[in-house]
Amino acid sequence: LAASANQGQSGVETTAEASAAPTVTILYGSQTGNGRGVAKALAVKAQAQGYAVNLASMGEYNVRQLKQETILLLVVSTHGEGEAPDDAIELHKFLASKRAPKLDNLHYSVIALGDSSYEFFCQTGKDFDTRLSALGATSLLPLVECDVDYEDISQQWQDSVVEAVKPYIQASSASVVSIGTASIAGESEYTKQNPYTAEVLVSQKITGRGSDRDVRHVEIDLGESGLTYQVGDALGVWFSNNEVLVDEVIAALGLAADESVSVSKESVSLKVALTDKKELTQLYPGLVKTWAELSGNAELAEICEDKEQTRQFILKHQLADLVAVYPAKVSATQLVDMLRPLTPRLYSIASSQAEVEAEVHLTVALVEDERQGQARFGGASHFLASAEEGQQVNVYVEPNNHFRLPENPETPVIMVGPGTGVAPFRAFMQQRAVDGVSGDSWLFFGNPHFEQDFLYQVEWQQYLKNGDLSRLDVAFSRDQAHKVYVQHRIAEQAEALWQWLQNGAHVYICGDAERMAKDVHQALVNIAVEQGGLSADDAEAYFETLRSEKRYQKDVY
Ligand code: 2AM
Repeated sequence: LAASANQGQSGVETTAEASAAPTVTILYGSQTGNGRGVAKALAVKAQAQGYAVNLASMGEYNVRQLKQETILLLVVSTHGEGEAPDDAIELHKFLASKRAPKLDNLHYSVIALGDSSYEFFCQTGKDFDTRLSALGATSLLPLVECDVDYEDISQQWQDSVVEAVKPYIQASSASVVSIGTASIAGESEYTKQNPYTAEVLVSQKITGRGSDRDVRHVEIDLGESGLTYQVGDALGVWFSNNEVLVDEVIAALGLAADESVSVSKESVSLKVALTDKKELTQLYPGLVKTWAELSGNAELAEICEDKEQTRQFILKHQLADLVAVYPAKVSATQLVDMLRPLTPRLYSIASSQAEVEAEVHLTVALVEDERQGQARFGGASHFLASAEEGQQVNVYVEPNNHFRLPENPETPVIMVGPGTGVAPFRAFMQQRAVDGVSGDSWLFFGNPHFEQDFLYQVEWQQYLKNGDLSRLDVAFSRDQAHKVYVQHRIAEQAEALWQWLQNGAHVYICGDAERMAKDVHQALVNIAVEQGGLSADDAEAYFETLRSEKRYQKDVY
């Protein structure tokens, strides 16, 4: 691919003049793929203008190249407490460090993606904007901050920024094809906006009777789609909201299901809008606020005053709860306009095509709760859990280059995956077993109870028996009086684990980001302190180095 960068599209060598046209470098830092999608769409628009485009993940970008850039367009999201996505960490740090160069010749624009229910909304994007400006770069447009419904604003930004760079490019007819261009064209025709309609083959409960959790093993047939994925990738799943839920909301508001409403300039019935077009199972701060006003409820209004309280409220409620507990009068149009568009959910893929070919497997925890005597479910997980054989489901593959098996099959791998976090490790093991990989592998798994919640137990035992899996340590948190978690098992194995790290092992963590991944990280740092004799700071730096060497990878949510 790199070779094509030196040739025009016709295969004719570009002249010195043509290749002197400045390249528009578009970098994205994105955990869920939204940022990547925006960056790709921008790259396509910029190319359509004849610009030379270099599109890359921030994680793949060589920071030393920054000095040479003249036009830099950044798309970056923010996670949790204002954290940068994995692939953005290095560039983010570099720009804040003393090593960062003067960037007087650079023109840039940043679009920040975020979630306004978090305190540090769009923080990473803000940081990039501030740092680039402080380093002497000239901003082409004011920083654009987008909330969860980013699609319209991001399209406006793409159009504006393509215009804004124009004066700085002598639009040259011999456009220089860059490495990034090839990767835009080379991807699957099925995308988030244009998913493949697949069929569910199996949706089977794999937690036992009496378990506190309802976890499903879901198999989906990719048929003749030609869709391919690598182990570590995620599957984007579009879903319909449950009919019972839709009917409940419509009835509780005294509306008519067949009333016509407009969604993205299309006229549909209220029932269709709430089933297939709008987010019903996830609230957002603006909606709670609007509802507080509509219902005139003082308690709700007070919650809205505080970001953290609002965030907690949103985690435990959905629209149907608002409707039931804080009665308000709204018209069908008002309702549809205040709801966000339905968005697909990403699931870490639990299979390898080396093993399952045109299938894709998922491990799905049914999100369920009971409120005011009503069962409440998560949108996508309920859709998948209730799917009968043959149920159609719209899917696409979301690549995740930050969760990849080592290139060298001899390299040992340590996999930490409690709960449904075990999904990608099933994929890893399938891949390694088919490849006949000889490197050591070690799985840490945890869940509440051995009896009911040992996901894929038979498969792990088979892998152990075959020697495909070298070690398995399990933490069943509720099988004894005190909690036992994966990080406790990790701590117990400090010596062996440190030895594995010394032997070059890669460490993978998948699952809960809020607590588990942090606690596991701490347990690993402690091992580096105790076994490696490092100071706490040096132990952090050690894992930071592993991370930058792609030996410490996380897929957490
Ligand atoms: P618990 O629900 O019994 O507290 C998968 O969800 C498993 O992860 C469960 O056994 C759960 O235990 C456990 N878990 C909960 N909090 C955790 C944490 N901070 N670190 C690791 N595992 C955790």
